[in-house]
Amino acid sequence: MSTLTEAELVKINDYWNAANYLAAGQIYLQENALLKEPLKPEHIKPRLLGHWGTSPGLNLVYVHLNKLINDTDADVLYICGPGHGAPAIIAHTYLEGTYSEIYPAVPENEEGMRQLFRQFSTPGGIPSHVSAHTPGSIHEGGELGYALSHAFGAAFDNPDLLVACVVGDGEAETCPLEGSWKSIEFLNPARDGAVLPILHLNGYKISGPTVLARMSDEALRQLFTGYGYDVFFVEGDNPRSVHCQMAGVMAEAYRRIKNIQNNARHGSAVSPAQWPVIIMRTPKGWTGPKEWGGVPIEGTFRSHQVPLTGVRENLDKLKYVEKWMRSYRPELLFDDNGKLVPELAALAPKKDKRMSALPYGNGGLLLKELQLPVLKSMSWMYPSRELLRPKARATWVNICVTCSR
Ligand SMILES: Cc1ncc(C[n+]2csc(CCOP(=O)(O)OP(=O)(O)O)c2C)c(N)n1
Repeated sequence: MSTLTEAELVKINDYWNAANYLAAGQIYLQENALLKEPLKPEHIKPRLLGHWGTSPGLNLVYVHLNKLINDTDADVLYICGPGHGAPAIIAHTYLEGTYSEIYPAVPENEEGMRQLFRQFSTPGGIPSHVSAHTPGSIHEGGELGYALSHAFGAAFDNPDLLVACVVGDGEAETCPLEGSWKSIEFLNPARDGAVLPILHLNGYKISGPTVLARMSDEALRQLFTGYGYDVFFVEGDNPRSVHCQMAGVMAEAYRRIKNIQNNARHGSAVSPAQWPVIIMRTPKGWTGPKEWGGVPIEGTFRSHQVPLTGVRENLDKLKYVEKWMRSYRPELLFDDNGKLVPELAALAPKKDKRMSALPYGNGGLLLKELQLPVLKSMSWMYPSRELLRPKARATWVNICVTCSR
């Protein structure tokens, strides 16, 4: 059910490459951001830290949400359960220009990209996880478990908001996350916004296999149908195929969400609604280093954090990292000054529609005074004095006087 033309497919894939390049750059590079010269050991950070494994999947979802926003003008908030994949989310906030608007010390040029890379997970720089510093983020993600409950919390009472929430298959094994699938029961399509969970089955939680990734599609469909979801799968390791599937599935999921909401808001609600969930099976560390020393890295737990370590000390590894990063073809994605080329920049939504600039993701912009009734007028709150013994009555009066000051 592809909804992509060949030209769209090529551009979406290039934009994804740009985000993947920036994610890898944040983990590895401190100099030579655009790879204008061959990599040298001193271009590599002395202490490698960051999570590559989840990043290509997070980037893929982000790129396709961008397309959905452009096609539908929806307000979409991105909640990133695997918040350890900050290199991906930060890459997008930078590609769409928000990062440089908020942090002028990190401009959209070669020096800005160098700065973006150097500051990541560095003392005096920025955290390795999505944080309060990350534009458009209301969810830190470092402590796994709360992505979906935060997503539902954001959607309640915000009827025009779509919250896209990536849940890692590792996070899905935590108790809070397992419990929060059921929040769908509390979503009122007439009054609330929508949550679109995207369960990312990349197979591993750090070094261990995950339960959900080992289940068959049919078993997953039954499980999530039981919870109240309408299940869509996106699967594979061929980027062309996965882009086409994701574009089609996102469009269809959005169409069904709008149907549920329109029916509920115009009087013909089907109760209970089955809300879409996307289950995405893609390799961990997709497009990263394939293997080293005969041991596979892509698609395994070895790509969870830094897929190849000891790069400064080993020239062969250094060459391998260079080959990997050049595979994204940065010279075609960024101009000579390091700015994303205009054909790709056009793919990002504009102004407040950018997920990194969405007012819903910035409490300060939508803050409202809390409307509280005057306590003295709430006579129903006061217990009958006769019912209270003298000591309790004195305490109660004290509380009331203190509260009404
Ligand atoms: C509550 C909690 N337990 C353990 C960790 C350590 N931890 C960090 S990442 C990770 C694996 C997460 O797996 P998944 O959610 O599937 O993300 P991905 O594989 O995409 O990185 C774990 C267990 C944590 N961050 N929070």
